[in-house]
Amino acid sequence: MRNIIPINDNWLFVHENIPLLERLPENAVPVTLPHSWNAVDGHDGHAIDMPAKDWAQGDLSGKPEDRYDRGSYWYYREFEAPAQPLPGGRLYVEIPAANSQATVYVNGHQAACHEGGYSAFRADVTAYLNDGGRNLLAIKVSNEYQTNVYPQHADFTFYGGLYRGVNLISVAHAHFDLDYYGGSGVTVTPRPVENGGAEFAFRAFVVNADENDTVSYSVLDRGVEVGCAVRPAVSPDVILTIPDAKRWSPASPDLYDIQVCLLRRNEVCDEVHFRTGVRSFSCTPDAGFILNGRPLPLRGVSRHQDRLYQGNALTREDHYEDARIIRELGANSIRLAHYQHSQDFYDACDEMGFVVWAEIPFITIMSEDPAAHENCVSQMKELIIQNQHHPCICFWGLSNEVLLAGKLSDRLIENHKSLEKLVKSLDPTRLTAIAHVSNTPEDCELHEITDVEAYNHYFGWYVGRMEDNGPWLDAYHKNHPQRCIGISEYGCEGIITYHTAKPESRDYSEEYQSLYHEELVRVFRDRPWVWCSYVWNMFDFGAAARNEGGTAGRNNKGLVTIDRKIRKDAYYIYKACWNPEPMVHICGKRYAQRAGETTEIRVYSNLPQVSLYLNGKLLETVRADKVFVFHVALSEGMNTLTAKAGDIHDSTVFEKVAREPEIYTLPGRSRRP
Ligand code: ADA
Repeated sequence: MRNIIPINDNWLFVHENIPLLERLPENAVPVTLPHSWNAVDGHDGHAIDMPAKDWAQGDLSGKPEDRYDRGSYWYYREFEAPAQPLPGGRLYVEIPAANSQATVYVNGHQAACHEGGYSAFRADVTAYLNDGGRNLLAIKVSNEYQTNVYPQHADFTFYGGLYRGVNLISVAHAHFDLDYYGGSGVTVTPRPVENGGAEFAFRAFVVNADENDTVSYSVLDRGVEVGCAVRPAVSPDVILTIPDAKRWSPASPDLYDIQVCLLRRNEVCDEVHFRTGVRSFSCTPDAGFILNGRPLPLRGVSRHQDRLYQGNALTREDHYEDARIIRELGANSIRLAHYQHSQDFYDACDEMGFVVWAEIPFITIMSEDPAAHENCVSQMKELIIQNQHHPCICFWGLSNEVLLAGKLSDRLIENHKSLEKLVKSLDPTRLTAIAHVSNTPEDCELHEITDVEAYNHYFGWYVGRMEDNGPWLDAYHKNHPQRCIGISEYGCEGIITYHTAKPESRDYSEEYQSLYHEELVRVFRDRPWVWCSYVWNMFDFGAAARNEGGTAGRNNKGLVTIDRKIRKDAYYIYKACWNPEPMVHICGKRYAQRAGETTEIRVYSNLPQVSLYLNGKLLETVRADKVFVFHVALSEGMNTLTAKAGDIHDSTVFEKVAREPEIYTLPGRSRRP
């Protein structure tokens, strides 16, 4: 029988690249997993004197690697092998992720080596176990730069560590395969059928099966079995059809529990559990994304997996909290950039109903090292094999901005074509996608490989004006009517210290970020044929090579701060537009000290009318569509403002001052008169 044992406590971390030890280290730091040694320096901007990086122009000069601790270090722990009742059992060490490469040793024997920092892998350690008693587990983890491991370069910190925990998996002699790219040894492909039912196509890969063994596949709906098929374990594949199958969608994320058992006589030798969902989807250039037969413009956010002073070492609750914050925004889709995310987060997306663009970290530049493509292939295999049961995932992303710092070449095109072929051979049910850097030529072959495509545009931040986004989309759609076009990234920095009555691009102010997103949310509202749009980014995140906006080590384009504590004003324009729950939000609360005869007050609400009160007196009632603008003459001293919409309200206090605080202006930037 299967026994999964998390072993996240009692680890010793050796912050030094020493040779393999034969016993527990003396001078080591006790740690509990998940753990990252870059939890602080990965985004604290310690290298504050570093020159600012201009990523948009592909400026990879300097060695981002030097801006945080990129090394090879050790984790040690002892463990007792869980006993299997019958002989022939196997014991695995399962590592859900180790960034960026890891080597596993048990009692001095190398059991596995893995390259790629975002996917699960396992080591069969059975042959290396001591007879009874303690065993020594040593895992060497490195986030040092390697030319054959992606990501090569990117605008996010490659936090090192065992950041998703470690498990022991003990299984009987006959068991579902644990050796194939970290998969579960069982796959299910749900397919809707005409009469409202669904086919569940099951495959199982059984190790050491014999003619007495059978595999049973059960489909449960809220705990009630709605179907079960039993097959000989030596030829286990089967299609089970369920009538009236519930469809999964953001509006109703209905899931089925799948229980798969390996039976020998009256015993369950092994079992695997997971959830899945039934949906049909497609994309066309004119209708955009279609889910279960209805157009559904995907309107959402990108998300990185790091948090303040945790790095990428997040708990399941951390992941679920992120998903709840995105659900409150009202998004229906998430682009999980730029790598394979935690099972916890894909689970949350299944449950809360987000359509997901999943991807591998083939980003910024293609490595010259020919072995690197093998790493792309293995990371794509792991991404698909480990996640294909998640109904939330509809897209497999091949690459992101590979022309930012790389050149178009036959090899680059060939590598993309081979990835596309690989994806379709592993999973023909999903669509392939690609995210182009903004200056990708419109006529290059990169547009002819994937099912759908998208651009990362920053008009109104790095280049051009926010008003350029709509016209660009209209022209592109007109000139390339056969392409499904989306926007895989758009955004601008917003630092909640900076405030101004005259917001402009590159001032890093909260006010400019809000104005920018007011414009962009309308651009995409008016263009349902744009199959996707993703705010870059949901949360501020660690980008160790950055040094701008007075907060080195970070990318501050988030709608929410890196500690998840503060929703910036821009968050609320999306909540007003995407979440039907009645809301009203006074913007600029942090712009609390204001000079001038009058001041502009912007209020977001999804109700048709907002009344603004100054010190208890009704000032004005405005009817508008989501954005309500008032011009208010504050009284001397403190002023209470209340915005009322229907039977909800929001209040704040502004102080009238002769001169606004210096801290409202980005250091080095002159304050506009
Ligand atoms: C690129 C890149 C992102 C991030 C973004 C930005 O589009 O794909 O990872 O770097 O730019 O913030 O500039």
